[in-house]
Amino acid sequence: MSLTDRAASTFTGEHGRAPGAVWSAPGRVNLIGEHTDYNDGFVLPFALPHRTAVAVAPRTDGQLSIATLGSDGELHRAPLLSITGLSPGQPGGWATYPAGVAWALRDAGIALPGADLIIVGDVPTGAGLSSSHALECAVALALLHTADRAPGSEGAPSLAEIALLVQHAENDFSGAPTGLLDQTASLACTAAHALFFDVRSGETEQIPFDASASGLEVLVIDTRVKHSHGESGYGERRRGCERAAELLEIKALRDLSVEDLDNAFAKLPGELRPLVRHIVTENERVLATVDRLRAGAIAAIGPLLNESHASMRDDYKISCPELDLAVDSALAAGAVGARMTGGGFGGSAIALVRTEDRERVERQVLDAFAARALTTPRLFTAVPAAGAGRDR
Ligand code: GAF
Repeated sequence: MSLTDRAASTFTGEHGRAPGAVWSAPGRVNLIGEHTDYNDGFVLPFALPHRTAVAVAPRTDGQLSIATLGSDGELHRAPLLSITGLSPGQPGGWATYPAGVAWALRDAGIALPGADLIIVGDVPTGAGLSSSHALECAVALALLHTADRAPGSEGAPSLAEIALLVQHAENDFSGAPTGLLDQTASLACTAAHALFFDVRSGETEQIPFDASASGLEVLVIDTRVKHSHGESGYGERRRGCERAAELLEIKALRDLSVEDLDNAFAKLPGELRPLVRHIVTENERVLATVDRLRAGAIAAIGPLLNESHASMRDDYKISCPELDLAVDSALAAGAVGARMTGGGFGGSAIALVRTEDRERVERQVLDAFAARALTTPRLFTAVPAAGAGRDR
């Protein structure tokens, strides 16, 4: 049964009536452009086929009833929440994410009548594949639906505005100081394309990305090392970048190019220099990747992926032994390029591999983890899928 059907039938079982709609939103991998989003820079994600679906019907009492179908097949119910009574950090656990979205919409003056929500998803959690944003974006669309403000209706916020609302929820309710990459990817990606997003200007461009037409595949290697942006060094990196921009008297690190680095370094304390070098070189790598993809030269992005990983490992220091092992073992087995993807400190790597090499790469990655007695990673090929939308 599809996610949509599971969400709808679970809703009917729980509430004794059919949902008014089912909305869903995908997770993502970021092809390149890591930690550049909160530096006003460039990113290049694509949507995964893994999604979160939310079956929804409005209520009239201003309450939110939220339940999620766990991987154990059990329905986990959050306590009934009053939308006007929502405050940051509550109710804790998974329900903080949907509650935060309702709070952010309310904060933006969108009148919500209350809602019954049933959530069903298959985006791996804690894997750096943006499961929390898939959940938040799907909930945002479902709640907008209850307010007659969903995309397609009159007075609906734009996708960029919805992304900002979800970021507000994430930053100010859930307490994760994340940028705009994941929400924008989840909302605006399209099938068979990567999304080139200039965070400063807000401009997006769909870049055709059909790896299989070039005999290639993007292999996702989920190391199963769980990460969390709330507690990890994510906020510390972000503050370091903002401090560097302040000392350099620029709006954001986006304003620097590689040629500016020597001058910039002279004005910065030693510990901030590698952070700045990562952001500046990463932005250039995104632009070079987009150029190569526009020219249809997918295999030519391999070296850029490798440089990106080295920069995150050595300069930004957000990799971990398991991510390095995933990248190194994939490259040793013949991958064309590989890098960690997402916020880091665990989660997933991606490897661009020739289709005929995929099985060998998979086997050698699994062998490398087994030889070190590490948890077996989860591997799958990712094909760019559709962004968020109404399923029924
Ligand atoms: C996480 C964050 F949510 C994004 O905003 C982005 O900074 C990413 O890490 C790193 O590129 O996914």
